[in-house]
Amino acid sequence: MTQLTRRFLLSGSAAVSASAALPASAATPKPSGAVPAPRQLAWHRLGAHAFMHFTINTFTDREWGYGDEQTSLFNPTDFSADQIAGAVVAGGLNGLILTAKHHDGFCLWPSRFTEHSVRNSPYKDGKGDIVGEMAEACRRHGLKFGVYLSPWDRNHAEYGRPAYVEYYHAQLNELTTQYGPLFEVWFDGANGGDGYYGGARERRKIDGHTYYQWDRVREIVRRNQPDAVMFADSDMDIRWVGNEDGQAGNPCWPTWDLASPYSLDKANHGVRGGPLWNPAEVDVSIRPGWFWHADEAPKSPATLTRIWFESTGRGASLLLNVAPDRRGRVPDADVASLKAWKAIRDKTFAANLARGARVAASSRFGPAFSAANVLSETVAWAAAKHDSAGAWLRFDLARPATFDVIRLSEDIRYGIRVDGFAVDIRTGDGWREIARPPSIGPERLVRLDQPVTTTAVRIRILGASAAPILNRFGLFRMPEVVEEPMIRRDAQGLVTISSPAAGVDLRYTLDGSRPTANSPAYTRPFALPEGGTVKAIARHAGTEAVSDVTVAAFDVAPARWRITADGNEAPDGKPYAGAPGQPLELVIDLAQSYTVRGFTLTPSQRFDVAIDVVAKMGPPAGYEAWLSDDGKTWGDAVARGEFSNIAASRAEQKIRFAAPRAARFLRLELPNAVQDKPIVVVGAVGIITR
Ligand code: FUL
Repeated sequence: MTQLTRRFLLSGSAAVSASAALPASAATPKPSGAVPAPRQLAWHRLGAHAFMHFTINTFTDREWGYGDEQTSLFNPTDFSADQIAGAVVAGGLNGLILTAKHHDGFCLWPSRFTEHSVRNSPYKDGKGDIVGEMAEACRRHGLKFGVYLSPWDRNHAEYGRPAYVEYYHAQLNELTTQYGPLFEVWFDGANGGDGYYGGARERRKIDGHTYYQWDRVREIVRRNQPDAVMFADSDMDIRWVGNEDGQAGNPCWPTWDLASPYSLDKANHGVRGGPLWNPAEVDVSIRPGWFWHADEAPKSPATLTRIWFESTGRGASLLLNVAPDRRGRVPDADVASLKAWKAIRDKTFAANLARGARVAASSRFGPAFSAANVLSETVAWAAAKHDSAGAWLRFDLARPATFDVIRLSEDIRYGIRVDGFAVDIRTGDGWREIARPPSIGPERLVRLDQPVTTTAVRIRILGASAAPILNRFGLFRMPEVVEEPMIRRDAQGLVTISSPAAGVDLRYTLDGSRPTANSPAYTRPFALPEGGTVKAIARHAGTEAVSDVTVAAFDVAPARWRITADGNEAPDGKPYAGAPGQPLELVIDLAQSYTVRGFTLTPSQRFDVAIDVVAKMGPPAGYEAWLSDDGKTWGDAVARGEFSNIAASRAEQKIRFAAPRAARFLRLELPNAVQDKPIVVVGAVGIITR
């Protein structure tokens, strides 16, 4: 299976924006460079919102349906649009985007143009309309509503031919006229090529730049929903951030160009000074998968908080996915995580410790742009026209403050003006620099490793293309949170324990008991003794979190790896790579016989190597697997298939065999990489034995 590039380029981009309603006068600074269109500005101001992945995949345990699924499979037993909307509100999110149709083509609304929809499912005896119910529940809960309509459709017989494009446009028209105001319409760039396609079961290749007639798509959405922003990998109103891990680049400019070549790094960082306003949206799921799977758990409140700082805090908007289960409800554990995450944010931002500060600045543009305005949510401080790099602000605090979060925004109606700044605090004998972020943009949150206490704070603008125009300055104190540690086994079977945060104390036990401050400290990878299970604790500043993962999905360390077909066995921590144009074959010797129930495959975590379009390597698009007792006789393959969404997501893929059996050897053949890249690369493989 080949995955075509996710990217499609749209010439004559919609992102060319009109200035967002600024009074033009000599008393007002002139915008610099690209500025957001009014609909983009409204989207920035909306803040974080939710994704909702729910369809037949929820019932088949898949991430990508092939398109041949029976509509009778869609059968939520206790669907509640209000419970889902309530969970989104409980997480402090302001809108929801629903997968009205995912790649398998099943429609969650009774589309007039296909039989492959809820109309032919048991849900409400075919009288249900999930899109309509969600749209109404969102309105009841004060949430904005948006839709995702997958361009790639693995069900439709005409996919790849002109008739499908007509169908796609007709569906888009239906969705954008029948469900009230939409704030965002989401166009997924994924295209894996093969599918059911009305029974043809073949690979169909399209040119993503031209096939869907994007100009026509834009026309439909603009006509029916003039206020909605359109999301696409690039070059619509809102761009993809280039990964599904919840990480915006640092910096993550909201500006873009069409002149330089597309890359995931460009998507992640944007283009400083680019002529188009095209901000990044950070789509990430609360669980490893986008759809609900019984054996997955939600991210912890501490992890969601880190994601918040790495997305919103870098000026991008967060789109956090919830995955309703087979009842059609967000599971309790996920709701609990969402609530606790919101509580952390509420507590952090409840009191701005800079309030009441005396503010001095290097200059001001005029009386309407005074230094004190930098504390405001609505008006802004603007430096005098020629005061750009070198401009500064000083905050003499009303009382000494202890804080670990600093917030600052550019008033983006005037464009992006600042390239970097330093934050200093007053110490007994002068000033001490505590942070040096590379940008401000729509929002900058600085999270310090440790709280600091001071009576005064200074902001120094280090680089700027025009005089800075800033507001929303704040100093905050976070409640103490620490993420649970990650426990993994490397290719040699050694256990590694790690934390995404610096300065964290990691301890562990091997007997299943809860680790404490007195348990052995983790220092380096170690071999897991027979029968041992690892539990780890992370401790930081009086807070602790225990990992409830023991040793991931697989409990057997490969005793010996043999990688054939000219593949090279890479040194520890490096990905396994095949030879150009060759399948990558892995033979894993478990040293003794186990009931092999499946395997896990983790794409390379090295972003540059694994999935960047400019790189020559990519994760495998699919697999074939064999089992053997002696490593010589393999018989028929026990499984073959695709790795869904592996080009964009670095989450572990879990393949369970239909008929598990005892074996000592597993052979995997990974025929080709995604997106026609010549070299297959793999991060890690695990064996599922329970
Ligand atoms: C990707 C899709 O392939 C995934 O299934 C998911 O919908 C994600 C948000 O976008 O491109």
